[in-house]
Amino acid sequence: MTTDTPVSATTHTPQSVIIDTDPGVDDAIALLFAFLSPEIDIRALTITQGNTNVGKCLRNIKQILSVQAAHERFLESDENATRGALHPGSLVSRTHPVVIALGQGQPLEGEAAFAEYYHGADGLGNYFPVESPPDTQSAAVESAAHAAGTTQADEDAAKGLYTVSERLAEDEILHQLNTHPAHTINIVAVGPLSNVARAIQKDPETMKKVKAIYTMGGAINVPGNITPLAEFNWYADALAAHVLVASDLPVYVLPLDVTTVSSVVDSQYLISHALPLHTPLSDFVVKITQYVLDLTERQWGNRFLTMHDPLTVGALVDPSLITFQPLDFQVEPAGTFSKAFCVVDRRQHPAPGAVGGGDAAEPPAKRTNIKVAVKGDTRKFLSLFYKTLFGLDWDAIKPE
Ligand SMILES: [Ca+2]
Repeated sequence: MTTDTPVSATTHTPQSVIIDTDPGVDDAIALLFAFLSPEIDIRALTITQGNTNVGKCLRNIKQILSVQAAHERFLESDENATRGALHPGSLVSRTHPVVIALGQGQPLEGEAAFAEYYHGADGLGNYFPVESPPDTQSAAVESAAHAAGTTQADEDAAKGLYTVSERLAEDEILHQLNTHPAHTINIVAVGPLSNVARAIQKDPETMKKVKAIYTMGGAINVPGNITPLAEFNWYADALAAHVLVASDLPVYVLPLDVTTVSSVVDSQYLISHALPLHTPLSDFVVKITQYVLDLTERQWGNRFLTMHDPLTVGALVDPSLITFQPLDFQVEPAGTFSKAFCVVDRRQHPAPGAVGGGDAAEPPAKRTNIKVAVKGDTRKFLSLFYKTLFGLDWDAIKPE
């Protein structure tokens, strides 16, 4: 144990994580959820292109950290104590800043694909003014923070929460693994897997030091959300998804099959219960989710949020949330119609001469290092979600 191991407010030993992210509305909520979970110790945030480009993602992360700083100040304030302590004793005491590292901003092959149709032109539900430049540093962050009501003190406090690495994201991932004891660092990858795959390609031996990789992506037995077959994160860098799933690393996949079922937040309850709180965090969440809610109402006639990325963080916060099973499959790295399709080996006995096949009486063992979520505990997730972010008791406010 290193001398800078953070002290948790609970008796849990926090899980050390690198979060690889493309914020992103649900990424933003996932990051705040992770920051507020004593079970999670964020060592690094590595930024990948995805919902938007890496410049905007960096700007968004800095704004998210300003909100986190403002929220921490609120939790420690007399006002919170007067209200009855929204999160009594749940803050993690940090002795180290989070390291932020930028990815290359491109998939391993081809052009980047973005999801601004869903997450807004800025990737954050059009939280930032449209004319605000995708600045990688200060001006846009400051103007938007001002618009959001966060103060100079919040921005200063946020600067104490992070340092920006000079390393590229893939190098920072390898650096973190090399400077901590083996099998103590988890990776939670909630965007396209370009950074993770580059780290694997660059130094596969060091990557073996990872404890586990949790990733939101793929569609196994359900339709895709970007093509008939493909989920967005894996489609946006199908070769990277292929590299990870073909590896022998311990990988836990949360595909659309489970995230679209077990992480749905009904906005009626979110808005009616979170809005009156008027905490820095609740104000931010209400604001960044409006664009997505308007979109889901137009497209599906219902205002709802699918919390893919928070559920993925939740899998580490409370392992009983998600049931995983090993699955032997590969990700199609290219393909005219089948890019990023999850090709599951459903054969009981491979045909003679098939790849990896041979004697039908002795079929090769299925790969078991890739585990896929098959079931989520929706009630438990919503309970954790509302409690962690808003201090609310889901069992008391849930619909009948
Ligand atoms: Ca994401």
